[in-house]
Amino acid sequence: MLTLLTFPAAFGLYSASPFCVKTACMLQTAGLQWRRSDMLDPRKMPHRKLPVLRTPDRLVPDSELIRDWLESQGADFDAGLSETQKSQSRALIRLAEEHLYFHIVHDRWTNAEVWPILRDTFFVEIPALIRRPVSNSVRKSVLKGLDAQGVSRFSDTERMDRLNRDLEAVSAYLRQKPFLMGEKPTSADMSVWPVLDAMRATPADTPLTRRIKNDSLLSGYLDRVEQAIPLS
Ligand SMILES: N[C@@H](CCC(=O)N[C@@H](CS)C(=O)NCC(=O)O)C(=O)O
Repeated sequence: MLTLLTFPAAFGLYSASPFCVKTACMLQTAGLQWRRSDMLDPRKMPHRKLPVLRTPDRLVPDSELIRDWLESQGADFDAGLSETQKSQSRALIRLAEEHLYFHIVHDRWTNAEVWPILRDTFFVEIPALIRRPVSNSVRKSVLKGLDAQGVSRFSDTERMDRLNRDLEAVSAYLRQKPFLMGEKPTSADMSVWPVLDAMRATPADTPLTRRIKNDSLLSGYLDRVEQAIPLS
């Protein structure tokens, strides 16, 4: 039996981490026997991050390496796609995971309204007495990471403009078809959907949550993938 080591469910999502949701989607689609095991502290994991897949032989870290492992077992998430579609899919995955994702991190960790909810969700295992200092120190390092990545250096307007350009690019794929590459979900949906769904689910009314909720094309798409890949 395969075990997905994942961050727990939060904000109505299968997991607070879009990478964990992506991996659950891949496991579900691959049709293998698997179960979830929740953890909040990934420091002992190979990359000190989640998701990680426990296979009979080893721990496989990183959603992309997990994809490779699943494909080595016979999974094909892009069956029937042309080489061009596979290249477009690769670009969409990077767009979601290496750019859109950081807008979620920014929205979650910098917003004063979201922070108390985040603190009591992500740090629930930390005894109440030391929860504030521990969580404040982690928050400081996340904010440092956002500064290094660069997303927090833009003004709100500039950041939204960058986000909108990417969302327009994603939307262009969805005007004529239900999923990014056609009639059924493929690997691109398994990366883009969890990121946009997490953007919509941030537990406060923010410009990002509004941007997705008020966009009927994108909202309809998110609901469609959720129905197409049911995660229990
Ligand atoms: N490239 C990794 C990214 C995974 C990732 O960034 N996971 C985050 C949660 S969304 C994490 O574990 N963060 C904990 C940390 O950095 O301490 C993948 O595709 O799995």
